[in-house]
Amino acid sequence: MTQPVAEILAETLDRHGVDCIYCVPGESFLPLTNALRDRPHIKLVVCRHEGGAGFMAVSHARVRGEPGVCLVSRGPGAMNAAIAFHVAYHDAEPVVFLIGQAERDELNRLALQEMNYSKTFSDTAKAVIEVIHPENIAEDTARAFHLAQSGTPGPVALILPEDLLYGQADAEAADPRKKSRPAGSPEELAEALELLRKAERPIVIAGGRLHGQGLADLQTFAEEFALPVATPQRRFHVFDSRHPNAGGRLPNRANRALLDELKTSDLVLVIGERMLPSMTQNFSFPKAPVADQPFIHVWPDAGEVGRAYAPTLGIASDPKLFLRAMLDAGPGEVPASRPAWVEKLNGLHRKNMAWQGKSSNDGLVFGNVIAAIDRHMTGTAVVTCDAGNFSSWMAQYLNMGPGNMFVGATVGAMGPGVPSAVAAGICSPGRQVVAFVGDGGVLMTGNELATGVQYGVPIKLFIADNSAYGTIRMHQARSFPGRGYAIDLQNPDFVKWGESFGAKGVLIETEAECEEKVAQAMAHDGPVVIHCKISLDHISPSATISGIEESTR
Ligand SMILES: Cc1ncc(C[n+]2csc(CCOP(=O)(O)OP(=O)(O)O)c2C)c(N)n1
Ligand SMILES: [Mg+2]
Repeated sequence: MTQPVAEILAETLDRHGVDCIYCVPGESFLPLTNALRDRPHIKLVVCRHEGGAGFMAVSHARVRGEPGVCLVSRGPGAMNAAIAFHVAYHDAEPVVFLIGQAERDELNRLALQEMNYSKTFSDTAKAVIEVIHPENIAEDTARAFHLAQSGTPGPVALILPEDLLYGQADAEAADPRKKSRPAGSPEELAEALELLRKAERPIVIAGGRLHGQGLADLQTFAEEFALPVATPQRRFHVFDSRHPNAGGRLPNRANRALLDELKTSDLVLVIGERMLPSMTQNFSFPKAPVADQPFIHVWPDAGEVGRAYAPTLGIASDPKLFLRAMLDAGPGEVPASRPAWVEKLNGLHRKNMAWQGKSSNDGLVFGNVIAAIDRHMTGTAVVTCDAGNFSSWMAQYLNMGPGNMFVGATVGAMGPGVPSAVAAGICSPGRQVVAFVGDGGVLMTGNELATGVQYGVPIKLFIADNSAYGTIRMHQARSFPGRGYAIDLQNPDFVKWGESFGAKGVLIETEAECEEKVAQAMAHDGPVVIHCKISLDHISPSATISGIEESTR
């Protein structure tokens, strides 16, 4: 049947279960906007910057465990969204970017806002699919969703020439393609089981590809097999930090005592995460390319399990299927020493997470705020986080578990904090949404607070203001002590800034105020911006800038 191309596209998106599209409108895809107007059950979230829209789509993918969709204009819009491609690629998040393109008969002349997307995104997209034939619109769209989700998930660009969207096609909308769920072979699973049964000091490091039932199975697996479970950078919700099998957190530059202990383990099982720097203490634990101990890697992509590392056993499997197989086989007899090993690691973990209270004469130590939030955060809160050293306080002191969701870019991009929180509130309504940003990151993409207010997201936005790009100052202290440079920030009044968006503004300057002001902010039923004037010297739970510079003298 002949019908408008834009209708076929909108219907195909609908059939793929798309119910939120994060966009900045563009003149290059008006027929699609028009077709979506008749489908109000697909929320077209209008954002303020394509970087924000892209980060929202990435956050949607993480929170929901299904593809995020971002719709941006050609050329300039696509370039603004580029940071989200990079994050989705490194974080293995399935995101379909719908991007406009110049009219087909003008291509190659350097038409208005024309771009060669295949060249531009050759290093940050799994695929760039330019729709050339109107009859292929549904097929190409289904292909984009399929590629974004299969193997190692990631971003896919679907390029939509303007004239094509205005045309008609003799085609039908398409359904999602069936997904193959890779699982380990019987031999691989038997070998994994044997290694897991006989290890005296195993450690499981569990990552972000575990969702829903997979998270529940992970906990049962840890309990039944007497295994400690550590959580890597930006994946802290995956295992309950209060559980007796919690084996520690491994943010970048993890606690030294914990790491020293983990390095004595006789088996490392990494499940549901790729072996990237954020997962591996920058390739030092497990050691790349060959670990110091037997090492099992479970990830749903055969090309990836032996790419950065040469594991003892690489299993290309959906991590959930691997856990199911282990639970079905059961632990058998594990060494009697295992519970004591779990207890030892858990003891170190608890010690690390216990907030001792600290103060400074150059501002609030951010741990005080985190300790207060810990008392008021719900078990289903979504926590989002930007990049910067302020996040190390939360990584160390904020408890969370599988009912929560932690959203942050493992690649360390600044900017996702606010947009991720906005998307979380939109795609998973009813949950508490707590966002953490620095005074640097907040002015990169914090304008999306306007989107949050417009869509009624009661975001609790904590701004850790040390009047500096503090992380860079810390690195300067290490490499060029006493020579801090190009890091000072003169900031606006963030309370007034928040209020101007329609949020409630709260200022926290002293330890004494933390409990009451945090309680007040968390209890408020609308958006709140909490401006925390924090110490620059106390740059992380384990270091001060003055201490670092002192030690280099
Ligand atoms: C998009 C982007 N630009 C620059 C950097 C480099 N960078 C990493 S942390 C940081 C400073 C962050 O400052 P702020 O948000 O104030 O947090 P703080 O380090 O002070 O806690 C910078 C500039 C980055 N990671 N991402
Ligand atoms: Mg700062």
